[in-house]
Amino acid sequence: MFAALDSIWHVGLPFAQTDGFWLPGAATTDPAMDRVFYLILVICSLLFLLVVGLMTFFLVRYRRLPGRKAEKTATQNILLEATWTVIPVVIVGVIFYQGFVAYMRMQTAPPGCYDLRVSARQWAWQFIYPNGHIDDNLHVPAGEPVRLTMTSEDVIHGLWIPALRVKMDVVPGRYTSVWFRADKPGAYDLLCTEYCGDEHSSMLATVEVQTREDYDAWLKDAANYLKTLPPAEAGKLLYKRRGCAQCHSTDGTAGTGPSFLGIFGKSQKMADGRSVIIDDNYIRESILEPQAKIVAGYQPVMSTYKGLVSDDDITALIEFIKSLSKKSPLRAPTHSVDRGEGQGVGK
Ligand code: HEC
Ligand SMILES: [Cu+2]
Repeated sequence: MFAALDSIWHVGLPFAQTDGFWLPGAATTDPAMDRVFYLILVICSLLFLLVVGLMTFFLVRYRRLPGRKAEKTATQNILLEATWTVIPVVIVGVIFYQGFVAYMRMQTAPPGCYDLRVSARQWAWQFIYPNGHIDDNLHVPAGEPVRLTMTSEDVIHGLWIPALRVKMDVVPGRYTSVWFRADKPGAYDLLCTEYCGDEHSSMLATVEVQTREDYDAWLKDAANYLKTLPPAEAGKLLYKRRGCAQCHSTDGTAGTGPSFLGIFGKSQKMADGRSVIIDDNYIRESILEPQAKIVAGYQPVMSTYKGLVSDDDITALIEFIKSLSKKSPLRAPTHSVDRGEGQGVGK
C-alpha cells in the first residue's frame, strides 16, 4: 500500500520544478520533501472539505423549524467510535511513514559527499570551503551531493534553503548536518529560521549553484581576494569574516568596542589617561596585542589575532578603517614610514 502511494506521489512531481502556489520552485529533483508536503496538504484539504461540507449540510438539514422537536443525542455508539479512531490512526500512520522516510533521507548523506562547513553567528553566515576560503554566500557545484556540517558561535540559528528543501537548526557547542543535491544552476535564498536577536531578519545569504567548472574557477578566484581587491575592500571583507563586526560598528554607534567610523588620525583617550593617535601602528598593535592599550570606557575583552591574520590582512584592515574617515588623516603615522598612505581614503 505504501509503495502504491509512493508511486502516485512520484508522478505528480515535475511541477515542483517551477514556482508553485504552495512551494517555491525546487532546485533539486529529489522529491522526498515535496511528497510529504503535498501528501499532508491533500489529506488536510480533503478533511477540511469533508468537515465544512458536513457542517453546512447538518446546519441546513437540522435547522430549527416550527413544530420540529430536537432529537436526542446518542450517548454510546461503539461502531462510530471505532471508525473515528481507526481512520485517523491510519492517516497519521501514513503521514508518519512518509515523514520518517523523508527525514532519514535528509539525515543520511550518501557516500562521497562534497563537504563544506558552516559557521553561524549573530547575524551572519560563514561558509568555509575545503581550501580555507571563507565566504558570506554558499556556492555549490550542481548535480553533486553536498553535505553541510554546521555549528554556531553564539545562539541557536536555523539554516533554511527553501529551493533545496532543507532546514536544520545550527546549535552552539555541537555539530549538525544536512545534505542536498542541487541540480539546477542559479541563485537561491538562504535564511535563518530561529529568532536569534535584533538583526535576525537580515541574516540572509545566497546559494549559488554552479556547474563544476564554474564552481572550481570561482573558488580559486575567491580564495585569492586579497590579491585581486583594493586593500580597503579586502579589509571590509575581513572585517566581516574575522568577526570584527560583532564588536565594532562602522556607523558611529559604540558596541562592545569603539566604532571604526572616522577614527583614523584622531586622538583616542586610553584607560590609563594617556592619549594615542590612531594610526597604522596603533591599529596593528590593537589587532595583535589588544591588551597593550585599552581605550577608556571599554572592557579589555578583545583577544589577540596573532597567528589568525596575516600581515596582508592587517594592512587591508587598516586601509578599511582608514577609508571610514572622510577626510585624509591630518597626521602622518607616528612611527614608521607608511607605504600605502592615502590609498582608499574617501571611498
Ligand atoms: C569581542 C569583541 C571584539 C572583537 C571581535 C574585536 N574587537 Fe577590537 N576592540 C574591542 C574592544 C572592547 C576594544 C576597546 C578596548 C581595547 O582597547 O582593547 C577594541 C579596540 C580595538 C581598536 C582600537 C580602537 C580605538 O578606537 O582606539 C582597534 C583598532 C580594534 N579593536 C580593531 C579590531 C579588529 C580589526 C578586529 C577584527 C580583526 C577586532 N578589533 C575585533 C573588542 C573587539
Ligand atoms: Cu540567526
